[in-house]
Amino acid sequence: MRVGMVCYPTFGGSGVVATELGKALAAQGHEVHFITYDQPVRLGSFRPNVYYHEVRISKYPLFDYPPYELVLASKMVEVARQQKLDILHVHYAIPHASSAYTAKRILEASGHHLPVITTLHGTDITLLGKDPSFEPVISFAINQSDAVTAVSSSLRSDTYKLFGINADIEVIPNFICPSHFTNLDGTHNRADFAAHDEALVCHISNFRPVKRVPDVIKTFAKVAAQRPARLMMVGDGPDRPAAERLARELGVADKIAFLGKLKNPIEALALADLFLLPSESESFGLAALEAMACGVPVLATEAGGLPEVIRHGVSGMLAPIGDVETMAKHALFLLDPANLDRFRKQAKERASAFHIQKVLPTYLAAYGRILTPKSAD
Ligand code: GMT
Repeated sequence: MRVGMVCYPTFGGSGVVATELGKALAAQGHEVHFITYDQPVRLGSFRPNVYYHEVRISKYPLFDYPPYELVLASKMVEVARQQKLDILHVHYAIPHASSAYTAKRILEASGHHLPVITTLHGTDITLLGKDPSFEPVISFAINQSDAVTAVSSSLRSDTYKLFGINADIEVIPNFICPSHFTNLDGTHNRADFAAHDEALVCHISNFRPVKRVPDVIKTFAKVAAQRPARLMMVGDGPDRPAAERLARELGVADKIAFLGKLKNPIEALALADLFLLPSESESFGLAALEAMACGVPVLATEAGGLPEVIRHGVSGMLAPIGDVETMAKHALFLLDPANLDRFRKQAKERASAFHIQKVLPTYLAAYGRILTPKSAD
C-alpha cells in the first residue's frame, strides 16, 4: 500500500504520532510519503520505504498571508499522481483535512480516487474548534473524510459537541514504540541533574497557556518546601518567561533547570521520578504516556483524555484543574520511597497497553475499510 502521511513536522504530539505510525507502516513494507513543510523531527535518518516531500511556499509580495492550504493541496495532488498513492492520512484537522478535500476533488476530476482518513488530535478541536472563523470549514472537511479517528473518547465527544459532525468517529489511542524506551539507562547521568537524595521531577510541553505551566512551578515549590527536589522543564513557548519569573518569585529558581527544546525528550524523562502535566485541556497527553513507558509515574489533571491514559492510584494520580494544593500532596505521596517503586512498575505496565503492535492493526483496519479492493495489500 502507498500512503500519503500529512502532519505538522514540529515537536507536537500529533507530528510524533504521524511520524511513528509512518515508520511502523514502512517497517511492514508499505510505502510512506510524508507531505509537510519541514522534515518531521522524529523521522530520524533515512530508511527503506520512507519518502519526504517538502511543501515549499513562495514569498510573493502580494501575499500578506501566504496560502499554505492551497500549496499543500497542490503537493498532495502531485504526490498522489506521481507516487500512485492509495490513501491519504491527514493528522490535525486544520488545514490538513480541508486541503485533503480539495486535493481529493481535483484528483477525482481526472479519475483518481484517493480515500482520505483524518485523525483528530486535540487542539484542532478543543481550542480552534471554538473559534467560529474555523467552524464551517472544519465541520465540512471532517464530514467529507472517508474515515475519521480521534485519539481518545473524550476528544470524540468534544468533536460531536462542538461541530455539526455526522461522520462516525473511531477512537484509536496514541501509542508508544517500546524500542525507544530500552537501553536508556546510562545515556545520561542522573547525578548531573539531581543529588542522590533529591527527587527529580520533569515537565515537557510547548509552554502554551493550555498547559498551565505556572501550576507546574507552584506545585513544585510546594514539594520542594517539604523534601529535597529538582525540576527539569523541557520545551519552550510563550509562557516560559513567566514561568522563569514565577520560579524566582517563589524562591525555587536554583532548583529548576529550563532545558529548552530537546531533540529526544525521552532521554530527560528516563532520568525522572515524576512527570507533571497540569493541563487545562489535553485530548490524550502523549508525553504522559511516554513518561509511563520510561517507568515514571504521572501527576496530571482530570482534563480531557488524561484519565483514559493515566489510572489514578495505579500509574500516577489525577487532580482537579488548578488545584495545586492537591497536586503537591499527590506528588509528595508518589515520591515517597514507600510508594515510588510500586508506581514506577505500574506506570510501565499501564504503558504497555498502548504498544504500537496493539494500535497499528486498528489503523490498518480503518485503512482497509476505505481502500479500493486492489490497493488493500
Ligand atoms: O499539546 C499540544 O498543544 C500539541 C498538540 C499537537 O497537535 O501535537 O497535542 C495534541 O495532540 C497530541 C497527540 O495526539 C495529544 O497527545 C495532546 O494531548 C494534544 N494536546 C491537547 O489536547 C492540548
